[in-house]
Amino acid sequence: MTTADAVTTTAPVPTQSTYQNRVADYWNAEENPVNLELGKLDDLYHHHYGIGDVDLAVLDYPDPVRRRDRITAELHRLEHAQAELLASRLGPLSPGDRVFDAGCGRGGGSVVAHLRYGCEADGVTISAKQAEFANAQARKRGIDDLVRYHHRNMLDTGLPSGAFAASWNNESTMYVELDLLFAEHARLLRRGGRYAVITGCYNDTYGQASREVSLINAHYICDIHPRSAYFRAMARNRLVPVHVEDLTAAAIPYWELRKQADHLVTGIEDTFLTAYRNGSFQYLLIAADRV
Ligand code: SAH
Ligand code: GPP
Ligand code: MG
Repeated sequence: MTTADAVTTTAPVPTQSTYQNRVADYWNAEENPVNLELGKLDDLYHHHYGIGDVDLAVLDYPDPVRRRDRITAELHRLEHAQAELLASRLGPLSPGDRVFDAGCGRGGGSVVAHLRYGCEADGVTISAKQAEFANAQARKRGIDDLVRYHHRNMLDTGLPSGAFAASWNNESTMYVELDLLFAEHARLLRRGGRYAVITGCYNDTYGQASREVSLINAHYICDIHPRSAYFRAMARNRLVPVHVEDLTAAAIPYWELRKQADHLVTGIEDTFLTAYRNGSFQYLLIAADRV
């Protein structure tokens, strides 16, 4: 029996604020087709956006049903590419290693990391419903002994100190105070462990948060941080950046295609496109070493 077996998914979420309850409500209720229809394709459920060039041929199918399905698959391909990019920054890892997925959503990122490296994964989400969903998916794949999801607060996980070779946040840092978050990652990671984050941040060069950034915050009930805040908080918490990549240009084709997907749009598409294009918002990857 490993230490991980002692961790259950039903433990109470410690130190949960009113705000965090509200965030949990959002994710417990969330059933957007843009997430469920994409996830159904291969049982990899992502709650992040896509990167890379779009195959525009998907828009040319004369048959409307076929066109719709091709667009759905193309958006999923781009979201999967984003997950693979993040996972590629966690390695090298081996099957004995353990990784921590902070703010794991319906669990796709942990499965991607496990399939890539054979590693064990612990995902944490503040939504009980998401943790249940993700654990059911892991059971369905027969990997529930290695990939586990917990209904917990990622700021206070109760997971063992120094036990993790890698950890990440994929579009989940905008729900928490970065100093508290990075302190928890630094506690969980072993020395020399790798932390990676993909996030939307506001661009300090623009100034304060733009109208579009504020609209995105209101839409998801989050609080997007400025780019500078990431590096300050990492430096204060033993996380030393080793790779920084501006993914903004790579993120735009996804939103252009999503905007044309009448069966999947949520109404936030134009706001993202404007935010990226007016320079007020950036899509960023940072990988850092735990020293
Ligand atoms: N990383 C996932 C999901 C991103 S969506 C993916 O890439 O698919 C944002 C996630 O952050 C949701 O699952 C939400 O429950 C989680 N979250 C927000 N605040 C949290 C907190 N304080 N503790 C744990 N999870 C949190
Ligand atoms: C992605 O989730 C969105 C977030 C985690 C919050 C905001 C992210 C930023 C980069 C600012 P989703 O896949 O559930 O969103 P949607 O339903 O719009 O696809
Ligand atoms: Mg989505």
